Amino acid sequence: MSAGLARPVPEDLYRTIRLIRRFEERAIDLVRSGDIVSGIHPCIGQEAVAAGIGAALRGGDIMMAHHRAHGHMLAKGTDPGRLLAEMAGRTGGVARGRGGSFHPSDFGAGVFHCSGTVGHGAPMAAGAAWALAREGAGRVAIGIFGDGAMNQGALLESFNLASLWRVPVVFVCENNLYATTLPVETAVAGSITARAAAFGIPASAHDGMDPEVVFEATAAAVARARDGGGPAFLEFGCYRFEGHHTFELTAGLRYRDAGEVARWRARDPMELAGGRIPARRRQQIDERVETDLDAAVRFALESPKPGPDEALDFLFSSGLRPRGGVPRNYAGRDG
Ligand SMILES: Cc1ncc(C[n+]2csc(CCOP(=O)(O)OP(=O)(O)O)c2C)c(N)n1
Ligand SMILES: [Mg+2]
Repeated sequence: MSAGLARPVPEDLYRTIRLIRRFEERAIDLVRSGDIVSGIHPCIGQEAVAAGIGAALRGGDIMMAHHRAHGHMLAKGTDPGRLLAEMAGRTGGVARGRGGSFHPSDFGAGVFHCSGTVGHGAPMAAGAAWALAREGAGRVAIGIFGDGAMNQGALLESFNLASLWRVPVVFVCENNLYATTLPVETAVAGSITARAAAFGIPASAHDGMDPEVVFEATAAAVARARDGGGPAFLEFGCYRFEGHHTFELTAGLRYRDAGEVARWRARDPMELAGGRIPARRRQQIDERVETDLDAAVRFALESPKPGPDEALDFLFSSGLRPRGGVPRNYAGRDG
């Protein structure tokens, strides 16, 4: 384990996993009720990766992630109510409802961006790490992406520059065996870790269903990056118990057989982490998570939706309006 970072107690890891699991289940309810219109990419089954990573980072570290990032954000410290509000397109959301489930950011929690563009977590994190190296305050960036991102050119280019410039970034590949419906073995030639190692980046693969394993590996990589040792690459083997996206609730796709899903469900990270703490404590945590999520759902649904005249607000860094005026079909207040 890294020096200077306290090992998380088992109940902290369990609490985070439980929060993420129930958050996602509540969010699926809100998809069903029509309050989250985009649908979501649930991370149910993959919570141990988020919990272990979150425990290995400090508040000032920067996270860039992907389309399946609610769990990572919660583990990094994002408020559940503000994240749900974001997903429901409400002004109380972490990005004022403009990012939604696919593209949220939460600067207060150090989550600079989650991108629905596959593979972009890596170059964004490398760029952030370059800035952090210049700042010299010992902060690190973490870039999280899926196995499907391993064939993106921009991701491999960012490995190259991160290694050459020894920037403090930890690349994390969540290998959940599928990119949408495409099995990883039909899409990625060679080994995933060997790709990062080819750029001189220390790379290793670990069990992503155990939050303690994830924590140990991430804490070591983060400590090394913090001390000027440069980038690291971690592959975490994991599995999503639900569909790629909530459209699968009705789409009835057949790309995984029931036996495979059942084998992975038998390794449920929530049961693993929950089994490491006393039953009574587990029950208290569960009750507290439920109370917190009741409040989170209330906050999200009571938060106002932006009006049509606010549709283009906050989208342009130069001010609030696009250069050259607003589109013709925009009936806003100062068009
Ligand atoms: C550049 C790009 N290509 C394709 C897509 C469509 N798409 C969205 S999610 C996804 C699969 C991503 O798989 P993976 O990276 O393994 O992440 P997972 O969904 O398994 O968490 C694809 C192909 C996209 N969003 N961006
Ligand atoms: Mg995948």
